[in-house]
Amino acid sequence: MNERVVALSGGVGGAKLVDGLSRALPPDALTVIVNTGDDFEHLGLAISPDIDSVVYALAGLSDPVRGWGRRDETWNFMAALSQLGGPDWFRIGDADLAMHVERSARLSRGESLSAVTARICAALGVGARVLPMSDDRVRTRLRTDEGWLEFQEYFVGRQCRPRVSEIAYEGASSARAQPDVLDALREQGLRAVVICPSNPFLSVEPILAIPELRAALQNAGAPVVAVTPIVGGQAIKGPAAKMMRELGIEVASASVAARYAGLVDVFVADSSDPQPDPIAGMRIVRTQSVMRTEEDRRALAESVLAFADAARGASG
Ligand code: FO1
Repeated sequence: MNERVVALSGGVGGAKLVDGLSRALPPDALTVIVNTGDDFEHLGLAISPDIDSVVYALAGLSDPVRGWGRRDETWNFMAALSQLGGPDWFRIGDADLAMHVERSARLSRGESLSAVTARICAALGVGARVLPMSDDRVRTRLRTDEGWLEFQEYFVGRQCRPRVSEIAYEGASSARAQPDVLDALREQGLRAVVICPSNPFLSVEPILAIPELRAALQNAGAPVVAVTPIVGGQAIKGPAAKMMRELGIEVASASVAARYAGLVDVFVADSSDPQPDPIAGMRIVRTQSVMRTEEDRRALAESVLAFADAARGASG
């Protein structure tokens, strides 16, 4: 077994555990598969929020409070844009703007999203490999009591207020997994695949909605460990709990575990939660899953890797 670990991540919670894993592993041991269903075009710019949350976290540039965008940000661009009557509902900091401009320029020259991401990681000194789940277009859309909404319109524009009745991952069923993603999941001697504590509906399931990616995960040569995004009936951040209520799903880590049945070898619930009911083929363990400090992030990463090693040992 080598040290290579693959993490599936989206959103702010996912980026935190990715940061923890990067502190618990040699930099080049980590590959992160990132959700791109939140991507959108805005002001003529191609914006990939979940890629940026992961890249900024790994580069030590992310804003510790927001969890998105860059730390020590200034907002002159937004002030000037607002003065011109431009849309100021989606806030882009001055340094963050450079990321979107550079990515858009490279994409318009025909570079793939994965090639652009690799160049940005190299420029920022990020040792881990950050891969979009696909270089094809996939967009999360939500059916709400205000009609179908694009993801950022729902999440930022409407602050997650509309009631959700259906979620669609437009393009996922025909999207090809980014080729390096498949190689990473098929690698012999892989130590673990980690599904980060991201919103299952908005950050994890868009990734799993890509057929060949889901198949590669099911056949991965390493234990798959998922961390709950729900603690004590609440989501740590974001609309996961509200969505579960609106979709008629009990707001509990057990509900998330049930959604991962058949995909995950170990499910990590929070130590404050009751032991979820057993699920066939899935070991359910508990640990402190809430990450408030950098030490919490590293500790959770170490626990997750230990659970994976134990599961490998159990399966021989
Ligand atoms: N989230 C907000 O709630 N408000 C914003 O104005 C906002 C701007 C923004 C700019 C760049 C970026 O990469 C992310 C941004 N986000 C903002 C977060 C983003 O909507 C979410 O991180 C993901 O899409 C969901 O995980």
